[in-house]
Amino acid sequence: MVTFQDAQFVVIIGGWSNTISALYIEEHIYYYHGTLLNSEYKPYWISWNSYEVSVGLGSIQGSGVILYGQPQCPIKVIDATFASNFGETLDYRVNQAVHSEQHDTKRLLLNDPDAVLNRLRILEEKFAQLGTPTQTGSTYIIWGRKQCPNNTSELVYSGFAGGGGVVETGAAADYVCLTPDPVFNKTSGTDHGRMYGAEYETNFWAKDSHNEDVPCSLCRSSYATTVMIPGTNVCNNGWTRQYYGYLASGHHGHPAASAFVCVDISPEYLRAGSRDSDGKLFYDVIAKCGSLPCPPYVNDYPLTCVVCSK
Ligand SMILES: [Ca+2]
Ligand SMILES: [Ca+2]
Repeated sequence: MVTFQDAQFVVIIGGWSNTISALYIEEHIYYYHGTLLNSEYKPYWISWNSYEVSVGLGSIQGSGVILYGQPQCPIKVIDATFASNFGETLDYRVNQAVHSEQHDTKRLLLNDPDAVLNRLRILEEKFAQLGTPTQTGSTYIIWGRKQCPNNTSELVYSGFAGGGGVVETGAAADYVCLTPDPVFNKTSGTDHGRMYGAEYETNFWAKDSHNEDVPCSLCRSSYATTVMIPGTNVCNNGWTRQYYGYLASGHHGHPAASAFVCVDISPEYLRAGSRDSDGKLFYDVIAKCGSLPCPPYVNDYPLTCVVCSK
């Protein structure tokens, strides 16, 4: 079957089990009754102008006409498509080049310079619509640092770690990295939800880290994927380590729920934050054997952590 773009006309050779061939133009159908296809390649020609379409047997245009039709509207051929229907395999040659179409696939035959230009124009329009290509990337928060790791990511902002109060039973569980540049609209609220700052609540993190306030930074990596892996400080082959350190969470005895985050191995403090104010707290996390397999884990060892990108 030969169809022309926008279905201005369609030629079917050897349709209806090789008994009928047809030319469709607009709502008209012109038939040729007889067997046309066999196991050999046979030449056909198709000829058209604005007001008529002819299809013939053989290599000489104008002779051996089997189908002829006249459209009501002037036709303009932009391109041509070869296709098979009903899952049949169609083998054909164009200028002695052998092609094969299977399972209703279609092949564009660019036989007209206008067709190439038209396709190019469509592509250019589509590219223009796409705009700037989307860049891949991913973000992560580095806990305990005021900047992002050198050479592996860019700083989005450096801010303050925060969260719900650890002694409040309905506190939000997660740690958040608050912007250093808050913007407020209203000047009063209902005091149900609360946001506190955060402290390292032990000297586990560093000498005299207890009660120091915790910085954090939002970093953007050019890698598409970034993950935090608890329990190790190395990345798999092919992954880039952003930072590593020790796993942190809230205190198991506190009423508030918490979450696990990865604190950098070299934690920094917010300026003038050594006063004991509590709020959201960072504690080290130790392994507890049982349902946690030991080995490889070791009871009461603090868990490391790593953030890796790929
Ligand atoms: Ca403090
Ligand atoms: Ca404290």
